[in-house]
Amino acid sequence: ALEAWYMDSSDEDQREPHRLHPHQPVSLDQLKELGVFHWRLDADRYDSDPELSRIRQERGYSYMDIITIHEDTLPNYEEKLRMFYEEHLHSDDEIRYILDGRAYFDVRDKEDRWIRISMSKGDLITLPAGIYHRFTLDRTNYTKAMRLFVGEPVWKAHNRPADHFPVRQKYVSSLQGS
Ligand code: KMT
Ligand code: NI
Repeated sequence: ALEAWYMDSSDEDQREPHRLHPHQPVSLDQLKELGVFHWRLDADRYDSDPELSRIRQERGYSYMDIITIHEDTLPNYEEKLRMFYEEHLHSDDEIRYILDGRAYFDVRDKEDRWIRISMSKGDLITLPAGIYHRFTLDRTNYTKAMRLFVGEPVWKAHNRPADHFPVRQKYVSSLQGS
C-alpha cells in the first residue's frame, strides 16, 4: 500500500527512504489537500481490470503507455533518472500506476517541505498540474509503471523555478481554499 512521510534534508543517496527521526507520516487526507489522489488496484490484471477502465473512462485518461525503469531496459537510464529527480512541474496532471517494483514520488507541501510518497505494485497516483515534484527509484532499482494522460501526452518538465507559469499560479491559488 501507499505510505508517505516528511523527508529529512540530507543530500545522501536519493534511493534511501530519508525518513525524519522521529518518523513524521503523511496521511492520504493530507495528500488530498495538496490535490494528490490515490487508488489501489490489482496490478496482476491491469490489461483487463474493469476498475482501471472505469477510472480511465471517468477521468478521460485516453492515452496510456508502459515504461520499465531499469538500467538494462531504459535507454539513457542514468540521464533520465537524473532528470526525473530534478524538481519540476508540468502543465498537466502526472498520472502513474505502478505495475511492478517500487518507486518514490516526492511532492512539496504548502510550506514547501518535501513529502516522500512510497509507491509499490498496485498503487495509482495523480499529481496535479503545477505541483513541484520529483521521482526516483528506491534501493531496488526497478519499477514498471503505466503512464496515463488526458489526450495527447505532453512530457515537458519545467524545472524549478517555474513560478511564472499560469499553471503554477492556478495550482497555488487552488491551495488557498483547502
Ligand atoms: C516525471 O515527470 O516526473 C516522470 O515521468 C517520472 C517517471 S515515470 C514513472
Ligand atoms: Ni513529473
